[in-house]
Amino acid sequence: MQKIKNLTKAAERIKKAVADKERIILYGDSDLDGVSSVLVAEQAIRSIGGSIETFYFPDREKEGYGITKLALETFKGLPPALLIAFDLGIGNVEEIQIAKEMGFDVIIVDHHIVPDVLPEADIIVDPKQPGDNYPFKEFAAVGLSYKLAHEILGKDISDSLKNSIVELALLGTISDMMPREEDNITIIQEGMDAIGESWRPGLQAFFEMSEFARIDGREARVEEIITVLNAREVTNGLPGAFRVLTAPTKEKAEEIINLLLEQMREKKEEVWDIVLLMRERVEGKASDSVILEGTDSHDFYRLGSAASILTKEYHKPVYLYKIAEKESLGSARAEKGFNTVEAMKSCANLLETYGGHPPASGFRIKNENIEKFKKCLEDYAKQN
Ligand SMILES: [Mn+2]
Repeated sequence: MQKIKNLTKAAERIKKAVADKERIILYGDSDLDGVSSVLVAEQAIRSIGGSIETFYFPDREKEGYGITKLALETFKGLPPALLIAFDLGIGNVEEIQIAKEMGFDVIIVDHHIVPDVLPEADIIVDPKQPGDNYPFKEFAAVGLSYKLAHEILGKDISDSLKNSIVELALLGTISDMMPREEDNITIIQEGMDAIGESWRPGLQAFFEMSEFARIDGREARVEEIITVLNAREVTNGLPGAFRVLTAPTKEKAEEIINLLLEQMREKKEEVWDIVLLMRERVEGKASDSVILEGTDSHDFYRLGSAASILTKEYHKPVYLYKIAEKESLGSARAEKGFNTVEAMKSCANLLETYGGHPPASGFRIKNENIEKFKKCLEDYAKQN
């Protein structure tokens, strides 16, 4: 049977690290996929007698996405050690070079598209890398961590351990909106069965809280739980999802869940504040094909959600930006049929950077170019 490239190699390396009592650092993205990936790996490592020296989740609002130099700074004194990165790392050529120079062995477990130049990690598990012949490519990072855990644990894995890791694999797979195909179908079905009987106080707490208990059907309830766990809020270096899923008691978990719910409410209010403002702005611009509007008084991180709402409302591509002193940072959303990235490509000379996926992307622009950018987007929309 085909295996994901380097899966066995990664499992053997981790087993060796445990046997030799090497220090192991688990580094994950701070969203639910990253957190669940790390927790699956932690369980596998623990159940073969290992332990984790440090967990690290970068705070995206403060230090950005991926393996960060700030993180490496805090790892001084740890090498020689094994650094395992989940749901990020494949784009961190420079940082991984630094990690190697510091004396780390590095394993990357990522599901993002690989860049032309791969980082010089010791082992890379990413089904999208050249030479990976495993037929299915659309795993969440946690799907890969789950496969890796099975590879580490082998056939002797107990039912309770199996359930414990598949419920985590379910959470990350749904949260990252991976297609419900092939291996993901098994993960989702088995995960849905397992999660109702979870041993985790954090998940038990969700199922017992009235906000979630009143939702009809397990699948809908799980979706709502995922929305909360995906809050991406990092306190003392630990994302909310990590704190809930590792909470020692239901009471403690409920406390954290309530905090996350409160933060979600605040964020929602700000998103609607932006939507209302933009509705006023676009009044009288009905003949425009594209919405491009800015604000200097809202959090950049709310713009994407606001743009999503507006694009569904007006059936037009929406580009919103946060105005800073010289430059603006923007977020774009569009319905099927309009490629927000291609559109920006046609205006690339006006932009500092841009990138993302056709329905959801981002950009940075000098303030003096905004008017020209608007005209350029209109031209693109008319031709496409
Ligand atoms: Mn992911």
